[in-house]
Amino acid sequence: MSESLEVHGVDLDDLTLPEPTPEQFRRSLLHHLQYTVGTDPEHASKFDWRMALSYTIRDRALEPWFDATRRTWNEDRKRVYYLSMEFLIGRLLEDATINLGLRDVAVEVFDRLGLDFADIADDEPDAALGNGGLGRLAACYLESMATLGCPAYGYGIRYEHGLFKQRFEGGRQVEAPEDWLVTDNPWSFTRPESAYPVGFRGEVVEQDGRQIWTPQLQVLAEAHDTPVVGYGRQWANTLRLWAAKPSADLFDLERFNAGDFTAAAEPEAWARTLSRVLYPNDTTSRGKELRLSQEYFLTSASVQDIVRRYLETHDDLRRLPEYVAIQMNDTHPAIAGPELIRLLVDDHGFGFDAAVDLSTQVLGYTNHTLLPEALEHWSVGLMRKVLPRHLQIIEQLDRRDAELHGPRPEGVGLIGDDQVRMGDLAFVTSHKINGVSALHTDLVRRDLFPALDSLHPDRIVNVTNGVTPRRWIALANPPLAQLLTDTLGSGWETDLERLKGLEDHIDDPAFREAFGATKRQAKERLSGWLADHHGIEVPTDALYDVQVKRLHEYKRQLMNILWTIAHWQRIKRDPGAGWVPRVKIFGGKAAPSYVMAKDIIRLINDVAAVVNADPETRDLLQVVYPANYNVSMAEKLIPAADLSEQISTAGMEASGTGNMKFALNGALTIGTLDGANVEIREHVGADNFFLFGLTADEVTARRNEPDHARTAIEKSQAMRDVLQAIAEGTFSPDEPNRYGAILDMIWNSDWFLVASDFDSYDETQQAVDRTYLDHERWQRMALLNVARTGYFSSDRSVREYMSRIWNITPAL
Ligand code: RUG
Repeated sequence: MSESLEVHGVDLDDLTLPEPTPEQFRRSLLHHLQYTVGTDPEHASKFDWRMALSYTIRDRALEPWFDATRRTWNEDRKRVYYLSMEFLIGRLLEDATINLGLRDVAVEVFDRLGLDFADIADDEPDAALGNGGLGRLAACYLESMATLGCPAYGYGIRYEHGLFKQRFEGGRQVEAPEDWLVTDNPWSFTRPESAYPVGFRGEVVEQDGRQIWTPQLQVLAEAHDTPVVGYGRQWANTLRLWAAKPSADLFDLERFNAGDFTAAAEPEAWARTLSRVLYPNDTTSRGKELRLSQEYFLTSASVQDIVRRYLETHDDLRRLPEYVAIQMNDTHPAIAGPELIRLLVDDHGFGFDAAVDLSTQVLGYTNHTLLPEALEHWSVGLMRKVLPRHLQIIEQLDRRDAELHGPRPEGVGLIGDDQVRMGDLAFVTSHKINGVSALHTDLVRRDLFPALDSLHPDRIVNVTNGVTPRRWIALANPPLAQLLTDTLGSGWETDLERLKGLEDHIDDPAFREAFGATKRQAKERLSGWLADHHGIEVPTDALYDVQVKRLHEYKRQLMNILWTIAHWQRIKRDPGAGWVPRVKIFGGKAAPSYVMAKDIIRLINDVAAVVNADPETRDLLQVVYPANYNVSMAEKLIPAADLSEQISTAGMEASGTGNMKFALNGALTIGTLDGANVEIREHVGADNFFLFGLTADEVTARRNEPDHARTAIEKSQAMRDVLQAIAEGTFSPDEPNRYGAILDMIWNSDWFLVASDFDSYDETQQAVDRTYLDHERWQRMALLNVARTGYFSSDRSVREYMSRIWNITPAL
């Protein structure tokens, strides 16, 4: 706590709220219901109660927020700035309630009012400001930074429409706009005083040896701040999201007065477009321009804000690295290097080399992918059109690098094939580049940046991803959280390695039984929710086998559904063979323009329709695909899972973070040696992990074998039976050729090696069944997964970032 402060004759301590008793909490809630929401208990809807509750909780978040901000200023602390195009924060109410230590009191007060806290909290829309693991990682890291007392800002875009809403029509994915901001957002504070101009296009002219950029278009980035409270409410940071607003000069009054109202409004509409949608379709050139403009919008506003904040209390920009660490989450904000260099050179009179050195000391870059299509490239023409001054800086950087390091091998450099390579740009403007799992970092070093790595051997480091146990255990799985507290005492929430203590209890049958009961409860909760919200009935005594993640060929949902067909065919051949009842659960969205991924979704739904209607197998196998997978659905699915499907083609999944959430909730993994699976397996022990498939090196070798898919299929009776059933239209009787493209791909190219890994996957799935029948063995394995995965807490990851990349000491 900071010492007492007086401002305008007000002692700030007088504003401090006391620890609420249930009665005070109730009063505060009813006060907000009446005076903020404007209704009374007699007429309040669920929405009204949720808003009143959010304001009540939010009040309590402000004190740690103000305190942390004051302390950071007073102690002149270094801050971390995490730049990310995605923050998949999901719902905030319950998370904040837990971190502020108010859940018990809130539940009690709602009980007394005859209302259900969980039901009210369930009314909150998900803030879907992200697509998958990358965005959710940013959210976990923000929460961990707040918990550890690392002064930080998350910078992102306040998209009006987050990731699209998915529904199925005839099994096909249909996208509808997401609209989380349609109702009031109680968590965010608008800061109109923090608005920055961001320019685009225009011309650069040289004057007295200086480059002067006059943008043709300018928008305003307006800040919207959300407090992010750490667990134990000792610290809070800010998530600052930028909304695009037209700057006054964009409105063409002359045209308007001449009666051309639509044309007058056009530039204004363009400005607002910048924060309208997450992931505009960028298959067209206009879509590409929009996406690049969005990235620059986020980056420029954030970098201007960072420099402005620094200069409020310092006057020597050369000392910036002592006070500022900027982390680029993937290449999306990689224009941060040129932007900071531009500000230093053009606005603050730095020489080019000094500006580059300074920027490099400040910036860090996290690489999340090796996939060529996800490694951003922008055409030189587009860059010249949208950001002409930045292109000059990139060209100058490229020349400087060539001069410093002599002739470069083919394919190395910031610009090649008329494209600006954003990965290389991020690398050369950062002092540290990190991969997100041990294997991925090795591959980044070996395959992605070998030349840059040999020039700068100290730059690449590994920081294996992590997930926050507050969200993924305390919030998502209260019965397990209670068992952990009963067994280990409190404190595991912030020291997850304490889970190791569970191993001392593993031989106690009563403890194992209690652990089994937590899984049963989670299954009951999930099956109730599936029935209520999706009209899907599932048994609670089956093995829950779950694959939830973005739909992508490398993640191999296809292999999973092909195996499901094989399994169904086997059950039909011998229904009395003592099968383990399974519920196969899928969840995830495909990018709207990704045709093959959408075909796979349709196949899963078609298979579900046939298998679930089959009276011979219905009690033994069910396929379930609830639409619109998002963070709050994950919070229900993951605790209920027995088996976690982490089956990507080895070498292609950078890390995975779902794999960690499942293991921490006692699911066993069936997986390849890919991403963080490798480390999870090392931690839990090979005996407690269902491993299958080719290794990353074997994958590379296999791809070079001609006809590898055909050869694998010809060797596998199971695979042939499955492909034949699909080809005969078993799952699409009205259109037997519906899956022609999938079949053609599998037989003739199979880049993702579904055929090559199928038999190994099949054998391992059969081992899963045998193990599940041995109840005690399964329980022990599941318990060891929980006990040994404390390493995968995002607190550990953030500590590593603090010491190895940001060079920052936390305030707590
Ligand atoms: O696909 C990766 C995941 O393997 C990883 O766990 C996650 C967080 O590091 O990032 C995902 N990712 C990568 N999301 N987008 C990209 C490429 O831009």
